[in-house]
Amino acid sequence: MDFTQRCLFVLALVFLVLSVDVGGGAGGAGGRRNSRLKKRKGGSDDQTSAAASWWNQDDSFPSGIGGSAIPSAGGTTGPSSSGNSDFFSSSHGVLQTHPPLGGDLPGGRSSSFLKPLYANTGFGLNFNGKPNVAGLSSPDECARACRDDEPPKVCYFRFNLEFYTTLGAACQLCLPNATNACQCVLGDGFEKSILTINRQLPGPSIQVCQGDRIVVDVDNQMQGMEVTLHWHGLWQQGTQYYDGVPYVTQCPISEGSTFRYQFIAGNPGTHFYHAHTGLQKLDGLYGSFIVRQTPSEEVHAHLYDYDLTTHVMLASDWMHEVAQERFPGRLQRIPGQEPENILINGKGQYMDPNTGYMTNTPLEIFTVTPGRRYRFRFINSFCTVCPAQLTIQGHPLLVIASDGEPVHPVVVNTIISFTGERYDFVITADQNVDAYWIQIRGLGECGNTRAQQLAVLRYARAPYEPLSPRPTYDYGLAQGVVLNPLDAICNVERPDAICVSQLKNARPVDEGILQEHPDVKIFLPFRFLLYQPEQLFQPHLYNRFLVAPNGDHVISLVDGISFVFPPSPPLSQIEDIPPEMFCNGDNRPPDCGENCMCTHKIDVPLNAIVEVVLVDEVQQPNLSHPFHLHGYAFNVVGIGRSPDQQIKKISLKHALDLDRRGLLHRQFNLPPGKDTIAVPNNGYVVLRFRANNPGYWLFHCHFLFHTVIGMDFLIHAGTHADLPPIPPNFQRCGDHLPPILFH
Ligand SMILES: [Cu+2]
Repeated sequence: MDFTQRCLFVLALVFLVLSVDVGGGAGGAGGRRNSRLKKRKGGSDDQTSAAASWWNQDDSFPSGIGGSAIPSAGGTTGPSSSGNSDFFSSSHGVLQTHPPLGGDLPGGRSSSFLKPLYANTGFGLNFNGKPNVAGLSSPDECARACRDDEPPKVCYFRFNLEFYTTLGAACQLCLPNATNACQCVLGDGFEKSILTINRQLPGPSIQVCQGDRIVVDVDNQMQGMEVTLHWHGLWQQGTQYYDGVPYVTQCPISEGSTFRYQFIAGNPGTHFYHAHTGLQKLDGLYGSFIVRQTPSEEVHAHLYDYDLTTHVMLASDWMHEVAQERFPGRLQRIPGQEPENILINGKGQYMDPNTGYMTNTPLEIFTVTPGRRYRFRFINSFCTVCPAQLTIQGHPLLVIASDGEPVHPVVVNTIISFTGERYDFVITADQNVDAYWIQIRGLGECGNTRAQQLAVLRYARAPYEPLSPRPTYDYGLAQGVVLNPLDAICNVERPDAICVSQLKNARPVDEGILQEHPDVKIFLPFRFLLYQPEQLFQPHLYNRFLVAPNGDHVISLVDGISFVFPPSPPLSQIEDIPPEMFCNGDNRPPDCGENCMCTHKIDVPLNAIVEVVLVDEVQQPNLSHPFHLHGYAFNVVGIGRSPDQQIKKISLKHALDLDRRGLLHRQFNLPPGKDTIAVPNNGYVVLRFRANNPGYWLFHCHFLFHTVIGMDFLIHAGTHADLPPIPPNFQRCGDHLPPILFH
């Protein structure tokens, strides 16, 4: 077959010029209205709209939230009420990774002048954004249709990490065309401090073919901050040192220095990357990482016509202050860790719950051509505990993969996902030529703030915004059949839902996984330890804690242990770590107490079949913890709750008892592969993997605020003899504790 790479660049320009009122008022009442932008049209002051700035009255503001009086928006109209395209700046770099059915690109465009938009700034070493070293390929050269007859590329990325601000001065310079190219980050129209990679939100999209070599130079220019980047979903076989976990696989990148990550994009699929240090991910350090296959290798290639670079849908939760403001957490003003908003590909609008005003920043728009089938790649890059519920108006979702692992296709209408999960689905553009709403609702705790975001599925030549009413949090799109229901009733077929454990792997499963008895079986209960304030605040005592939304002061325990990082990475500096730092459920340090803090490490032999049973002893309603394993995809063998109606709360003891009685749900018919799985509240997950990737791999709850209070442990597969050599001139770190001199 003759595969053609074609690119389509569609830029819908709008006429929107801003001037910033840098005068007083910032941080005024409640800090909510600190975005003091005035809007001008056609270059002249429009005084009637000055008060609204990026705010716009929301017609669909539900009554009963934030007071009954909805103030006037000062005469402004925006996309929500005008229905026209004046306020939208959309940009679509379209890469076709499958051959067209014949003829030219949709819309009759020739491809010669077209190029992807997202890839034209900040990556390279010269002003054209091209690497100036022979043999390196630029990001847009790598984001290509993958072909059987083409050798792999060496894809070079340069990431500049720094403090930045939404709605900053760059936005004054470059509007009306606020794009990544001009360094203007709009976010949801709320001015705030953020962290950025190349002044983009999300960070640059890495899109490559399986087998490409990835080189990312991470230049840390964040004052007073260290950082690492983790490539979530990539197994790093042979390149364990570049998994990006601080004090496990590397020393953090110190301020002012550059760290070169270098690895092969070995396993295909929809992945992403994010900071793995502290709380930085929540402030903006994340981006998509797509590894495509050739059509002959991609098992579901026949199910879609297009797999476009622009049809990546990255959802993130968004706070209106920096994440550290919420850690360990406050008791009075905005307690807990609920996000104010959700972003879709870094874009969105925000409704102030106190005033009912809505920002009129652009929504993300995904463009399709009637009659064609499109692969979408959805990434849940949330940080908080809210599950995300994704629904697209009038379009069923044909789910074909999760966490990069293909599954037998299933049709659903809604996907519920947790932080760290990815879902690939196919949409057929078989409805009327029109625009349709895409809604992402934050569930669980996000119900308190009613955090949601919209995007638009737009048929070519249709309006930029649907004419139908905006779905709101309380009057949303119909759910239909749900993938991944929160109630975890997974052992029976049901018309309204499909559980992750009911998905079928589309690849053959390792025979060893399917044998009845694994080589190693590990039961891991996890819970919170609740401190009484009198226990916590004692002279000379400095135990870490998180203030939960209800005011409780807690830490996380897995098998009775709260994880702490060692001072040096065991992978490269095992000799520098005091052996007594390591522990596990069977080897607890003496007198460790109920808040036992040590480096939780579970050793498994290389190539062993490992079964892990995660048991939720947190048992907080509406809270399911998603666990992510680095270095592997595991097979999800079972998900469930106790079949015993008398048992109100599951525990390790009860789970062991169920297992003895053969009542832990396991099914061996093509168990799906995943690397992130939510353990249903008051339930359990059974997963298995073959420990064929030697190294130290973090296994942790992917809720950011749970990770930093110890809901983590290490799987140590194999021995140091199984590891590849430490890369030359690898950084070193650790304690400096020389003997004390007494004279
Ligand atoms: Cu958790």
